Amino acid sequence: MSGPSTLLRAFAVISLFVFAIPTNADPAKHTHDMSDDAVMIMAPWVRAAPPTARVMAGYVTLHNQSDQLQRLTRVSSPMFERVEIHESYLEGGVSKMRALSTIDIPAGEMVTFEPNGLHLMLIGPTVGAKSASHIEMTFTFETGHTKTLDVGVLNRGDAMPTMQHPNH
Ligand SMILES: [Cu+2]
Repeated sequence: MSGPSTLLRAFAVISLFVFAIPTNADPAKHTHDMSDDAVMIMAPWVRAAPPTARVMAGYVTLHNQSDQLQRLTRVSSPMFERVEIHESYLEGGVSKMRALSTIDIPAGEMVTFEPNGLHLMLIGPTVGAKSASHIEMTFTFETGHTKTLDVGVLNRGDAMPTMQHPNH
């Protein structure tokens, strides 16, 4: 990966994040319905995979900005057969992973997906998915609210998306 390309990708991820920030410019939209802005999706990225890979892994931080528990119930991508929520764990010194059906995000807290922990397993890539610079992903919450993002694909050595939080 050359320097400029890395920078471009980092910029793309940061831009995505910036555009994903709910705007509260219109006070009328900010009265009752916290569900729309309840969970901020931060610093998403997908690890680049070799052409033979049958799966790819994605990571994200979910920040519950509401005062109620929020639950991620589904993640999907048009570029993959399916996306599963996985958790890595060690058993007898062997790294294993299991699928979780949902992820709870306690009120006001963050849940971070990261290598060797929670991850999104992107299974069954369509043609082109593995050479794409961005992977479209839709996150669905128990409230029924969905958020769709174009998630940047990072190669080893690329800068990880930073956890900027302009509200703080
Ligand atoms: Cu997995």
